[in-house]
Amino acid sequence: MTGTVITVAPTGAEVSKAAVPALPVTLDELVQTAKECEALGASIIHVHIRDAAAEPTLDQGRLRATVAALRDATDLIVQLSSGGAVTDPEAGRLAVLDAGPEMASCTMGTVNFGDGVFMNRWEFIVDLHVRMQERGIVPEYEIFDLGQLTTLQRLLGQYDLPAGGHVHVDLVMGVPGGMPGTTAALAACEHAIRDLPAGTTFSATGIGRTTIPVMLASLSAGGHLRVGMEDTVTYAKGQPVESNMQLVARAAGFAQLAQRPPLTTAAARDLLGIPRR
Ligand code: KMH
Ligand code: ZN
Repeated sequence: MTGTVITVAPTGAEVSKAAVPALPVTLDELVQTAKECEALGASIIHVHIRDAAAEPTLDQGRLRATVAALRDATDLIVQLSSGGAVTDPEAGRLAVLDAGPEMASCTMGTVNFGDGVFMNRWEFIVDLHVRMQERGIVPEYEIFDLGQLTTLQRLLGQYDLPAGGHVHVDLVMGVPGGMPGTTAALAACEHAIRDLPAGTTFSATGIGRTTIPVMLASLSAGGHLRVGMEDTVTYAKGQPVESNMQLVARAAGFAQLAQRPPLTTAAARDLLGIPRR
């Protein structure tokens, strides 16, 4: 069994800076976080950006500057979110690819998302997948519910493998409206992933208090890890997360205990079919 790819999702689109001052929202805060998380064992950074008022934005200039700054300062695989916020229009989400990331997220279906709806129509999914193929951007297929793995199977059957030829999915568990963050749900997904192309890899993240059970379940099932303040702002009961580094350090510790230590950025690139820099 291989080591562990650790993805850090430091910001997201839902947590407010006012409520969580430790959330990285400026470019400087993001770059500093990225450097420290890389040193602790992260190899992918899943990026949502904020505007001057710390609100989520898909501003093209800011996205390009972010990709450039992260590339300059780290060897992390830069994965832009094409999910954005639930209020973002499809055109803006597609235009994220114009910022030239190495990787981008691509969600496999519509899901209730708390009080909102995270809309991902089939035609939109196809559009994202094909545009990423054309531009050599490697997708991370985001899975919020079991049936979305069947959608991915259909997508790959009809529109072929992604750029690089390797399939990587991320199980986003415990979203109110999606699958629960339980070992049983992760095992069901792991079983369904066996029907995807040979060599398909997966990571998993548990929202809120499901972060620890999902990490342990993923490691035991041969999966990789995603952690970060996009998904969790409570470290333990009554204890707010201090930083993304605290979450990456815990994930790296769990991976070491599982005897699947964090992969370097170069090894993660090799595994995911992303060229080394
Ligand atoms: N913010 C959520 C609505 C992604 O980044 O691709 C969508 C999300 C998934 O976070
Ligand atoms: Zn995201």
